[in-house]
Amino acid sequence: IPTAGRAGLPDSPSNHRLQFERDVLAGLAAPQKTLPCKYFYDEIGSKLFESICELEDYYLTRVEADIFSCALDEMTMVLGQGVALVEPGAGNCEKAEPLLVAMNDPVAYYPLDISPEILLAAQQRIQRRLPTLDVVPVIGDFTSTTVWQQLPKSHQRKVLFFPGSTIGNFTPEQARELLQRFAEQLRPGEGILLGADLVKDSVVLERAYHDSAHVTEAFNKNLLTRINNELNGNFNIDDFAHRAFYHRVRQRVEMHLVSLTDQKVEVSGQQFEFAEGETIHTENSHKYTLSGLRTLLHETGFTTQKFWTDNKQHYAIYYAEV
Ligand code: AVI
Repeated sequence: IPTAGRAGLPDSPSNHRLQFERDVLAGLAAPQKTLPCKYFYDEIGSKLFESICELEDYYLTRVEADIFSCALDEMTMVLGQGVALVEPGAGNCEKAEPLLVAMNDPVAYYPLDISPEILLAAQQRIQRRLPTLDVVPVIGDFTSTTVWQQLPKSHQRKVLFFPGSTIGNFTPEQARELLQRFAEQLRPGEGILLGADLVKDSVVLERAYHDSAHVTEAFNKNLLTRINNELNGNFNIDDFAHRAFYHRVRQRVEMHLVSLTDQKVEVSGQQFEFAEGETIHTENSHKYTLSGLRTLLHETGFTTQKFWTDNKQHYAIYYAEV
């Protein structure tokens, strides 16, 4: 997901492949091998992520949904009437749907995502349920500047909807840049509804990213399968292990793929050497404290209006305005 700050190539399938190749080759050539987590989400990866969201161990989705359903009345009151909801990285739009249904006469919904198929299916579903709502899919990468230019210029009052703790997949610096960019899209009085996972016991965190059903392992390893299929790679998937751990100082869960042997791998005609135990860092999932979130919002031009959390304080949803 994190690409904020990079100019990138214009959106087109062949440029997506080029960018993928470029990112993978650069990532595997780095001293700490790394692969950008946004590449998890091909068709299989997106399905695996949906399965992760249903796991008992992956509490984030469940707790966030519980907070939404408990606080829905209060939230819709704070959001106000006649809002245009804009959702960066909307995917199947399943989180926005109950919110839109509960909201007070929303005028429009703009889901932003790189996958047109998923967006169009969601558009039809939501349009059937809310026939008077203007549902306008916007295709593109929300971390690029170009996608925001496709949003219709209007006098509608915008609220950005950024749930799912996606903000956690950005480093704190990238998160600041992204929220600043979000703030630039808003006029005074417009806001953001932001969901974020909170710092907690490391056992709970590590179980969420190393689930007993091994779905997260399949999700992590699918990145190698994707490279094999799309970039002519020859990773032997069984020669890598899934590792996820909480880094207390960095306040994040890191996911890695650990090479189980000394080995050589080829991708797009280039060879990469792995020592036994060497890792590819595939994802960061940053966890926030309530005060850390408030500071992040404040530093990027937002003023917190209200926040909601669960009774264990595992997760928080903030509403903040510029
Ligand atoms: C999308 N994102 C917020 C998820 C997370 O928790 O960081 C992705 C994920 N990675 C492993 N499990 C889920």
